[in-house]
Amino acid sequence: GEEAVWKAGLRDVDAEEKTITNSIVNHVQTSLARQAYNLDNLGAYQAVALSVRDDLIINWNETQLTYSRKAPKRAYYLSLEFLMGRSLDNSILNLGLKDKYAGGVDKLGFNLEDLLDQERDAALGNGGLGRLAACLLDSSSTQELPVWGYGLRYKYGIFKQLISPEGQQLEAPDPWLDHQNPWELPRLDVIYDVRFYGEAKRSSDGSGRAEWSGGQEVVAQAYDVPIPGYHTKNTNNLRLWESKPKSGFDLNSFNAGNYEGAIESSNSAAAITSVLYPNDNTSFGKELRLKQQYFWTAASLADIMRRFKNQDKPISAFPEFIAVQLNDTHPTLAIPELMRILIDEEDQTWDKAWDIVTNTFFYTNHTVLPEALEKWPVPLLQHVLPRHMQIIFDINLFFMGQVEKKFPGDRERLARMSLIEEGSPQQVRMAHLACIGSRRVNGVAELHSDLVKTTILKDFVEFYGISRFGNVTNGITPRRWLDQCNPTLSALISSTLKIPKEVWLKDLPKLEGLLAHVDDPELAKTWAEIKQANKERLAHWVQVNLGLKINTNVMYDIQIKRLHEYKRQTLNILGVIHRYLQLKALTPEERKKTNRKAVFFAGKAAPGYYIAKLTIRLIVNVARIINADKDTNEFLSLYFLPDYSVSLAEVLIPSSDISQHISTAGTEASGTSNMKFCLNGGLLLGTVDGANIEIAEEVGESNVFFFGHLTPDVEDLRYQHQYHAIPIEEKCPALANVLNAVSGGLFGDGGVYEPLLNTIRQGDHYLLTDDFDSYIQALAMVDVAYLDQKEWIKKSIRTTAKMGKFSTDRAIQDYAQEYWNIESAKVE
Ligand code: 26W
Repeated sequence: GEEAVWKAGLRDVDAEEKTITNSIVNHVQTSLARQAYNLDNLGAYQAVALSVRDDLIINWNETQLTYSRKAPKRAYYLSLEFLMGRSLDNSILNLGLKDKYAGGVDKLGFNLEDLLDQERDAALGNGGLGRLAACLLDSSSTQELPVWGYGLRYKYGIFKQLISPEGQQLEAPDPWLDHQNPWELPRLDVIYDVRFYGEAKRSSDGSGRAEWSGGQEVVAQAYDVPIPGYHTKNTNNLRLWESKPKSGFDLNSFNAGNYEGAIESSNSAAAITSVLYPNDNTSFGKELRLKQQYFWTAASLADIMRRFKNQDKPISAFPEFIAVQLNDTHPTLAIPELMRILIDEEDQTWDKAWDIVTNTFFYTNHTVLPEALEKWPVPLLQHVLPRHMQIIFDINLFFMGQVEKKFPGDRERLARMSLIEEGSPQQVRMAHLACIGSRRVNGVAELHSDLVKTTILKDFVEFYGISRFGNVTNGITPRRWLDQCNPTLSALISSTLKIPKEVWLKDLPKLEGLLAHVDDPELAKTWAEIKQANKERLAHWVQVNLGLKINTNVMYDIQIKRLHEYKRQTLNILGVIHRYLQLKALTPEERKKTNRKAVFFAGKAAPGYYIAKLTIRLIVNVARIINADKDTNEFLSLYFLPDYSVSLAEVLIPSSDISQHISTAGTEASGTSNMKFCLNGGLLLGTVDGANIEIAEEVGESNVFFFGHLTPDVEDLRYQHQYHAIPIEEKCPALANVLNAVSGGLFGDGGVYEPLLNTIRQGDHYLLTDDFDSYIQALAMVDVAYLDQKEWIKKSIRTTAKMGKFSTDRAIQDYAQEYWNIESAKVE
C-alpha cells in the first residue's frame, strides 16, 4: 500500500515540490542506502534533513565566496556554548521552503510534524548565554553581516534530566551524535596542533620572545554548521572544534606491551571535547575545563590568523579586518594567545602586539554574581600553559605600572585592579584580563551594564574613562521564538497588520501596528483562541510524554529556567504552598470564586548544586500532594516537567498566560525567556531586575506585574540579615506559616528540606523574607486582572505589540556598529 502511495505521489506535484521529493528519495537510496517504501520516521527525517542541507551548502558556499571576494572586516563570536536546539524546522522556515517540504513529505506518505519530532536537540549549552549565542548567529545571517561563530563540538551536550520517584534529579548522558548529525560538515583538512604543558624558555636576545616546547600535542579538527538567514542567501558558519590524538596511539608503548599506556594519551586528547560542563553561573577551576578553553581559543585564533594571512595584508592591519567577541570570560585566554602568536611567531614587539590585541577583542560580561567570576589558580596555569602565564605576568607588570602612574601611591587600588589575586594559591582574575585586553566591554541589559560599571569594574571605569564601557541589551530571534513556535499567532499578526511576515519578522518594531487593533473584538477573540489552542498543545505534550491530564480551562503560570538560588524558584514554590493552604481554608463556595490556575516549572540543576536539587525535590513532592487533593485540585495544580530543553521551551512559551522572572534585584543580568514569553503575548510577573525593566518601559508598567525590593536596597537588607536579624515569625508570618507546613511534613518527611529552609531562616542571602509579602500581593493582582478576560487580552496584545526592541536583529546591529565596526555583505 505504501509503495502505491509513494508512486502515486510522484506524479502530479508542482515542479519545486517534485525537485524536493526527488532529492529526498535520492538521499534515501544513496546516502542512507535504504528503500523508500519501508522507511520509518527517523529515516525519513534523515533524508529530508540531508536534502535541506544540500540547499544550505549551496548558500554557504556562495556566502563564503562573497566574503572572500569583498574581503570586508569580519567578526568572530567565541562562545563555549551554542544552544542551537533543533535545525530542520528553522532551516526550512528561513529558506522559505516549509510549505514545499510539507507538501513533498506528504506526497511521500509522511507527516512533516512527525518528522520534525524525530530530531534531537543540539544542546551544547547550559542556558541563557548559550541560547543568546544561537539567536545572535541567526540574526547575523539574517542581517547579512559577516560573522562566524567558534565553539566546541562536545560529544555529550547538557545532561538529560530524570526525576526519581522521590523527586530527586538524576543525570544521564546526552549522546546526541548517536543518530548522526546531518547539520554538520566534517572538515578533515582544517586541522591545527594545540600544545599543553611543556616548558617556555625566554630568549636571551632581548626580543621578548620565548620558545614553548615539549608537553602534549593534540589536534583540533573543524566541523562546520551552516547558519541560514531568514529569506536571504547569506548563510554564516558556526565552526566547532573536535579534539583528536595527534598520531593515533603511541606505537612504542604498544609494541612494548603497554597497551593501556598506548591508548591513554589518545584518550586524554579525545577527552578534551567529550563533555559540556554543566555549571551555570558557578566557576569550578577544573584542569579539563581549562584545557577546553585553551584548545578552543588556540584553534580558533590559528584559523582566524590563517584566513587573515591569505589576504596578504601587513600584520598591523589585523584589527582593521578582524573583531573577536569574547562571550563572557570563558575565551579570555585568546588575549595572551594572540600576544604569544604575535611576539613568538610573528616577530612583533610587545607594544605593537598589545596594540593589535587591544583593538581586536571585545568582552561581554553576563553576570555579576561573585561565584560566577572565573579565576584560575596560578600554579595550574603555569603547569598547563607556561608561556601564557609568563605573558599574563608581563601584561600585569605593564598594567600595574600604568595604574601607578595615574594614581601614584594608591597601593589598595593596585591590589584591587591587579590581574593576580593574592592568596594561596594566587589566582588570575579573568574578568580583569578580559577588560584590559579588549577595545570595549559591555553588559547585557541597562541595569546590568550599570552594575558592571559601578561594582566589579568600577576601578577600570575610573582608569580608562566611561566610553570603554557600554550596554547591548539582549534579544531573541523572532523567527524561532514566534513564527516557528507559534505559527498561528504569527499568521494572525500578518493578517492584522496587513504586512507579510517576511517583512515584519525582519523589522520587529512593526509589531507596534497591532496597537491600532487592540479594541477590535474580532482580533481579541482570535487572539484568545490561539492562546487556548497553545494550552491544549502543551496539555497534549504532557499527556503523551508524562501521562498526566491537565485542565486547559485555567490560567497557565510558568517559570522555566536553570535552577539557581538567585532565580528564586523557592519563592515561587513557597507561594504555591501559601495558595494551597489558603484554598484549603476556604469553603467550597468561596473556592469557586477564586482564579483557577496550573503552575508549571521546568529547569535543570547543576549536578553538584545541592540546594537547587532540593528545590526540585520540594516542587515534585508538593505537586504530588496538591494534585491529589480533591478539595483543591480543580483550582490549583502543579507540574514539574523534566528535562527542560529548547524544544520543550518552544511548546511551553506560547501557552503561558503569565510567566515568572523573580530574581533578587540586581542578580539576573538580563534574562531572555522573559522576552520570549512577552513576544508570545504572555504577561510578565517579575522583579525590577535585568531586562524586565526595559520590557516594562516598552509595554508600560500597567501591563506588567512588578514586586519586591529594588537593587539599591539589597546591600542594606543583606546587612540587616547579618547583624540585625528579625525572627521570621515576626517579620513575615505568612512565610513562617508556609515553612512550618513544610517542616511539619505536609509534603513528606519535613526533615529532608531543612537545609533548604535554613537558607531562608539564616542569612537569607536572596531576600525571600523581604519580598514574600509583596510577591503574594502581586500574585493576587494577577488573579484579579485575569478574571477580567477582556482587559487581559488587551494587555496581551499590547505586550506583543511593544516587543520590537528585543529582536537579536537589533542587538547584532548594535554590536556591528558600536563595537565591531563591520558592515553587511549581501550575497547576490
Ligand atoms: C564558569 C562558570 C560559568 C558558566 C556560565 C559562569 C557563568 C556562566 C554564564 C555567563 C551564565 C549565564 O548564562 N548567564 C546568563 O546570560 C544570559 C545572556 O546574557 C542572561 O540573559 C542571563 O541573565 C544570565 O544569567
